[in-house]
Amino acid sequence: LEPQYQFMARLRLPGGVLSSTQWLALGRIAREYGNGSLRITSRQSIQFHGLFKQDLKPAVQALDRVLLDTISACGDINRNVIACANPNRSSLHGAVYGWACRIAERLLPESRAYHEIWLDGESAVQPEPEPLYGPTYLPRKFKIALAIPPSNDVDVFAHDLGFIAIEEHGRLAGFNVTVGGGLGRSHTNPATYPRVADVIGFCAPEQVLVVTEAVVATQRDHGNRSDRAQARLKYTIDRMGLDAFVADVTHRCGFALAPARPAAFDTSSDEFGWVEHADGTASLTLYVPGGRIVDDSPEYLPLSDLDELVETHGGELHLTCNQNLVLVGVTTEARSRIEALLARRALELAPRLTPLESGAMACVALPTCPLAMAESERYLPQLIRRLNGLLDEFGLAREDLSLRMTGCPNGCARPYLAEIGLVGKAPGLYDLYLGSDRAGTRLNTRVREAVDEAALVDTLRPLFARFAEERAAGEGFGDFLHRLELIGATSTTSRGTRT
Ligand code: SRM
Ligand code: SF4
Repeated sequence: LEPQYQFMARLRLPGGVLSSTQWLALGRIAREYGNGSLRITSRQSIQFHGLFKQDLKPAVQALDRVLLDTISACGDINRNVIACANPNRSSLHGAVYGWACRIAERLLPESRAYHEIWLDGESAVQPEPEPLYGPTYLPRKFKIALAIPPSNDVDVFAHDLGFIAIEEHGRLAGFNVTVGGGLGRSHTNPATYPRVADVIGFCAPEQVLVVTEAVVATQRDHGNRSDRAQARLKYTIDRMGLDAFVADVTHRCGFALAPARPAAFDTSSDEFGWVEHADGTASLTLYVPGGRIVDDSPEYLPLSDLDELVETHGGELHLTCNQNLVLVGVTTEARSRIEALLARRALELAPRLTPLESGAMACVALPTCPLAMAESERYLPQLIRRLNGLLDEFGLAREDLSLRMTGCPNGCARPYLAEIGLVGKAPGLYDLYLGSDRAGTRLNTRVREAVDEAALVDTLRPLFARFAEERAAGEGFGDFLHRLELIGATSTTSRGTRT
């Protein structure tokens, strides 16, 4: 007898786009092979939990039947490429989504091992060459994001490589390029730190794939392969120096990047509810608590209700990097049926929630994450209720405020880019970080270590009180804390040109 191992599986889903047919198949796979839940991730993908070993292969084969796969969703390789949600919103969004797909395609491994192992494909008889990755792939995971200002819903500064779309005369002129973002750190290794990316220049659309390959190749050749804790691109850049890194990339590209163009972000949240589009269709962004969709918990969105909604819609679905779900391309006729269903099922639309709740994000953590030191996804609803009450005391209940929580310092819900970030240290205890901005362009600062909920509330109460009294018009909580120097200087690396 061998232990009853169970696994997590994650989709590769560039830009987070799914058809209704694919969505319904995911629900069936979760019920038949997993623990009955779907989890929208902070990288616009879906995770299945609780897959027993013997169910992995049939689950992957069922995914393949609806043209989905898990290739490179984990491992020391390029991960799921994320892009500003809702490609249908404008032609610019569509163009940027197209580049996300092309980058994802270009960075797929050549190996057919996935097909051989999971899909009973032909056995590889010769070693398979990997022209870009080589025999040992990358030193560490590699992440790419494409943003469309003023929305920073992808948190572009958190990724190894980023592209910020620049629009001119209604068209995609090109992208500002960012390098060296990454959030993981360790409580016990002071040489690890979160880092926001540097903007290194501008490239035309037709240069995107060349720049991507050059940055990946520089990391492949210069990344630290002897210490995994120092292997991400952010450490390679800090070790080489940004100028030397850019020189290496330029040499590989065969051209220099142009100077970065002006671009500014104002939010990293999703826009909830209905949005009408120029083509006469509409999209509906639904709030998904904790990104989790499951039938048997009052805290989460019921999968069966969502399936009914998706069947009524029949069109495309887009996942967001804030773990929410968008119904896209909804016709006027489908809209009235969807609205009736929403009313009947009382599915949550964000306007009924507080902004704190609809903008909050938690990582998975316990019970499935082996690295978790504290609760996150399961604890977030309770904490939000407490903080909503606290904000209400100061008339701040409708305040747009970003809250993100993780069960360990790896940063999977990007807590270091939230106005209030909580990072698990031990059961019930969190480090408290304050002071990023609403657009996620600045790292926050650790202000308390290992606090419980009571100490957290005690720390926040006087700050909320002063914020309510002394804020400037339109000023966000994080910016306010900075202006009044109520928190220390940013304790973690925050370099580079901000756009
Ligand atoms: Fe993550 C590892 C969940 C986004 C930084 N992450 C893990 C693992 C696989 C734990 C493990 O290695 O055994 C977690 C699985 C938990 C579970 O039970 O499902 C896990 N990470 C997640 C997800 C599901 C969080 C969520 O609640 O949505 C996200 C899946 C994204 C996806 O679809 O691909 C997720 N992880 C992130 C992000 C955010 C991002 O990519 O935008 C980060 C911070 C950004 C970064 O990479 O710097 C992140 N995860 C990590 C790290 C630390 C990496 C580092 O450089 O130190 C680890 C641990 C590791 O790699 O050693 C990790
Ligand atoms: Fe697990 Fe830590 Fe990532 Fe949360 S932040 S999912 S606890 S690895």
